[in-house]
Amino acid sequence: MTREIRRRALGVALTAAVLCACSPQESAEVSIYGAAAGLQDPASSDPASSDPASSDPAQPVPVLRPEVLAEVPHDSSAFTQGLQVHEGTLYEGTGLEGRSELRELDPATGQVRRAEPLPGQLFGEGIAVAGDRIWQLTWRDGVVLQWDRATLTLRQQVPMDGEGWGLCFDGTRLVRSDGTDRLRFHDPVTFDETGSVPVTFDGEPVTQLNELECVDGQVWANVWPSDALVRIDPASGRVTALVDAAGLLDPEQRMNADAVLNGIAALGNDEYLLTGKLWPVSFRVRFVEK
Ligand SMILES: [Ca+2]
Repeated sequence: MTREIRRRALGVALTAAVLCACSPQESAEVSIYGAAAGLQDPASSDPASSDPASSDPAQPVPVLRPEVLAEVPHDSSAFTQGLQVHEGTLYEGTGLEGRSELRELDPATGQVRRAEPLPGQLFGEGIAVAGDRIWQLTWRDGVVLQWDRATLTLRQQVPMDGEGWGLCFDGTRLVRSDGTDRLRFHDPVTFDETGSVPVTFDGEPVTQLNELECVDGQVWANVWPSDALVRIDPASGRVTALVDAAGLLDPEQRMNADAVLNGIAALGNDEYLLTGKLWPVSFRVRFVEK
């Protein structure tokens, strides 16, 4: 696959995502890379092309797909907005007004061990474990919640500018997406904003980055409302890999147009747990060349 075809493939994906943002009813119809699905990529066998550390703009961006290793039950009432495994526990943040929760689950079975509702009508978004804290974004409520990880009790609400979409912790700083083309960085103790970077693919802005996962210095992001994920080098903001996850969920199991892919949690050994809003199943996967 040439660089131009790759650029067009992502363009199809991201254009579809943007177009569908104003028409949620169509979002379930989006088939990312549908136009490019038949393309073969002889160059993709080059290991250098999928080097996670590579952010060289001259390098082709690998197109990956999830290889399913196992299926794990997922609560189909969970409007998944945040997903992270930490020390053997799966943490999940869910959304919607009056239905948002912070949850603790068994990653092997999907069983919900504990769940705490958000106060009032707060609309929960991404979560990130940072030491003994769990930060949980709200969408448009102007606050971020800080929970005590051990007890799942709410410690405080901190004012926050802009919208909250996805969140992850890279060991030093929190990384937040907000619906724009920016990743913002925050102090993990105070949530003070410490900087930001615009996200681009071939120089074009990439917006609507949703649930995030910080792994080995890179940031994985779901692209709402598509079946695509991108891997971003947070130093440059450049997209360094694409994942086409179309077809992961059986269409008959997709409850409605809002039930999009939106959850990625690193499991170690290059394995990930993927799920979506209102999905009845999560998938343990490995990313392989498409
Ligand atoms: Ca995550």
